[in-house]
Amino acid sequence: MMSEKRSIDPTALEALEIAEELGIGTAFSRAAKMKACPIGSDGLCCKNCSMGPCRLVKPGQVGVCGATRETVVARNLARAIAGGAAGHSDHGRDLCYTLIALSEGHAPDYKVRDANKLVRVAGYLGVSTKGKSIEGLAGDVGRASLNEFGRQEGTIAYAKRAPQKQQENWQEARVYPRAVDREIVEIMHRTHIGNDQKYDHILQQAMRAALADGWGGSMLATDVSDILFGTPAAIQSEVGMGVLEEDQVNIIVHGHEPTLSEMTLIATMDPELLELAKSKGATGINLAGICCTANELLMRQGVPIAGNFLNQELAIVTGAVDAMVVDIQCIMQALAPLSDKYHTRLITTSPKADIEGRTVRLEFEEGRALEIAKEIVRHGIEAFAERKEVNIPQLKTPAVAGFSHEYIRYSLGGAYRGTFRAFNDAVMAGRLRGAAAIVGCNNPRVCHDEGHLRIAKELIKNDVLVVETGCSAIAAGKYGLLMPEAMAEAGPGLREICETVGIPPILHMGSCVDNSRILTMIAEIVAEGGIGDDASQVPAVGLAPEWMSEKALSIASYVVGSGIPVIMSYPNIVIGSEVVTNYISEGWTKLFGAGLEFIEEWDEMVRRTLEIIDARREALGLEPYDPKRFAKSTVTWDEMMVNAAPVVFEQVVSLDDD
Ligand code: XCC
Ligand code: SF4
Repeated sequence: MMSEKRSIDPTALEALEIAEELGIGTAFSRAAKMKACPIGSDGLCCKNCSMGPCRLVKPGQVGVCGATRETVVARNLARAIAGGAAGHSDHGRDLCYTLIALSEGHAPDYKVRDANKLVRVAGYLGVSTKGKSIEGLAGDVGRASLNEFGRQEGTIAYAKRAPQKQQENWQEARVYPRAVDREIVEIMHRTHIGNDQKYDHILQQAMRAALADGWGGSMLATDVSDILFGTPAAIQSEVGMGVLEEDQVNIIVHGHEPTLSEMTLIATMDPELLELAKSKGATGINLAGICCTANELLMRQGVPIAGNFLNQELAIVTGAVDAMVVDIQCIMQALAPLSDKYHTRLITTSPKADIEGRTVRLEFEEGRALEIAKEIVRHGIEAFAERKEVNIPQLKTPAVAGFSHEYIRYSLGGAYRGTFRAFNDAVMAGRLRGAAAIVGCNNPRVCHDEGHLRIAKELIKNDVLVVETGCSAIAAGKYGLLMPEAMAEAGPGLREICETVGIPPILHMGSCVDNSRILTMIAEIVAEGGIGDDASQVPAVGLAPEWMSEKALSIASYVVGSGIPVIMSYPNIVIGSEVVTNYISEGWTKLFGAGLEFIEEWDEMVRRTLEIIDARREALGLEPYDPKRFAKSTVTWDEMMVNAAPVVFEQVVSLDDD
């Protein structure tokens, strides 16, 4: 059930109250004032040419060109997937450029932080390592990665990392991804007026582009980020607006890219800048994040997170944000007029994203990254001196993040025998019922964070191991679910595993491009054997309870194409066509062994998730899930801390698994 409340985040509610007192609009108030367009939200508005826009509101109605509801709904979904796949992938491309610049000596502030991963990625891409320096190899890997975006022949090299059966499905359904850019361009071409008109044929290309995102652009973004900034390992930090410090210069990094924000972190530790901050009356410089830039920095450096998508305006309303640095994606345009009302410097940094208004423009250049980062910090310090009233909601929660698939494997099996065997065995024994990935955004049309929290809690209670990314993972962090203590809320079987291994029942796996880590994890679980010869047999489900971005649609599609069913919440953007609705659920299930469903009620999403998991267990011939079999644990938290493996490792933990 969705509630009428706007948010369950007390810090958001507190800041919202202040905003209202001051007459300041936010996404919450704007969403309340502006109803979603009922035609567009059903997927029934076509504006692909200027004979329209055509609104197909009556049954049987067609557009000026004759396009049917099926065609229009499918085309709109396909174009949204193109937008999402482009966002993730273009982010990946830029990281490849940074890797190349580093190798050529044009990016002196960057270095290869995970050489093991560089070598592994070279292997995936067929790049020889023989006799090469780290920099030389970085350049070759960077160029080979770039080639995956624009290759004119063949297929995406990384797609071979998928389980064999999934690859066969893709061949058969003719969706084996070729090049990232090509698939996105082909969607735009096919959906142009008077071109591809058969809904299933359009959606075939949509799936191919989504797979090119998941097993191409996003996976490369994740891998190259790990090469440049280190592969995440468990690390503790804090989440919530209370991470803002009243007596320090607060700099928020917001968006999706780690490239400049990693440098900004270094700049906040610069002795000269710290001195300057002190001269202005600050006791230090505090860096915190919002959205996926935050997730990137949390996963690798333990930088605290101020909030997720719907916290971005509210952070400024506290009056304590001296600089908000934005790069790409999920940055509300409303931030510019809002920060203008405060002392906050809104600093835009991406060559691809600028915002109208009184903003500071510091365009990122690889060759001057640290210099630009220092400039950013200087702006923050300057603004600190102009602060007026400050109202920081005093709530922050400890959280453990950093669960890359490498680290999960390591924590399950140790440094030398890291495997997913323990996970598979637990599912086979019924100690774990299955796994779920909860991902995606916030959407002011549903209660902020409620879906993420409610579904996560219900699933762990039912012995489903949960992994999370994006704004969903941030939500989990706010409410304490990323701490091992949260195992108290888990079912008996899951709790036992958390106790033994010393992990929380919900694992933060990273940013939105890091959903590719989930794909890799699934592939490794399949390779381990015992719970399915392919991903479409593994008792696992993906969920996006509060989604809003086009990227969420691309993610959902590639996860489905990879054999894992996905349930998305409100809004159902294919509801305008029953034929398309059935096709992406049942039709895709025939092709890929998994379907995409839209279910509005959160409790119903949980019920359906468990139903799918149980059906998959049954098909595997596993015993029905019975929580009573493992209800023995009486270990207290203190005993556990003495006995269990340590949870938090130093950043330097070796992930050497080659
Ligand atoms: Fe954006 Fe990644 Fe969505 Fe959050 S979860 S609102 S896309 S920041 Ni990707
Ligand atoms: Fe209308 Fe067809 Fe043009 Fe779409 S493509 S706007 S349905 S005429």
